[in-house]
Amino acid sequence: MPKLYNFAFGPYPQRVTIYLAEKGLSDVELVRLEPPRGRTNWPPSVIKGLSPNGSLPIIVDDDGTVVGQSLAILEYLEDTRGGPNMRGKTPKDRARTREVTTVLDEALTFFGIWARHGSRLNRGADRESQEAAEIGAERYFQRLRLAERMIGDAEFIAGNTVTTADCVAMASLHFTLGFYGVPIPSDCPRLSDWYARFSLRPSVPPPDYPPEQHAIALGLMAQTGIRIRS
Ligand SMILES: N[C@@H](CCC(=O)N[C@@H](CS)C(=O)NCC(=O)O)C(=O)O
Repeated sequence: MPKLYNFAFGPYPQRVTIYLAEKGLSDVELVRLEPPRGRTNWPPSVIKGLSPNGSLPIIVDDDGTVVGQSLAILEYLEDTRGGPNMRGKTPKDRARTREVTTVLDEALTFFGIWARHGSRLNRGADRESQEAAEIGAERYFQRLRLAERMIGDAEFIAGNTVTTADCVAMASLHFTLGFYGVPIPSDCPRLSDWYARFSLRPSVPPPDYPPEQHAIALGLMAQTGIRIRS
């Protein structure tokens, strides 16, 4: 049985967790890893031992194939497993799935810059920088607004069926809202509606954050003096 090495509440690992549930793939063994107590990330020496790619998630398939990087894992599983097509049926559908996925992936990267350099949680682990936090926040919200303009009237984020873009978007927003308490801007009503609907699906795990870390992480906007401009 393939093994998925995952970090319980991380937004990248959750892309895969949500995907597996939506795809109906249950023949994957989940190996849940936790960073050392008191840390939100692993020392490089530890993560290298766990993951040849230097980060989680990774999947190790039955034939020994190791795939790292969450988006590559979703592609690999789409290419190698049956079940519902979660990439889109036509070239146009697939292009839309990739477009939305890319925008949300960029959003999470910018959010990471904001949180890593601005949150009290990451003090000591990452260099503090108000400027980096502000740039990260600005670009994060800009990407959400771009996603807002891409969402049509369809039920799911990239069309009328669930795609990998839903999994990526959900995992990202679940983390930014749930763990750091950053709301979706009020000028993104379609994104908010989609989030409210999709978060009720059984594929979306209930929040499971370490309480001490969660208490420090919440309120990232106030901690970094960021306001959502309207
Ligand atoms: N681009 C990677 C990012 C993965 C990533 O950053 N994962 C975090 C956990 S959510 C991690 O393993 N970080 C290593 C560390 O912080 O030491 C992906 O999509 O899989």
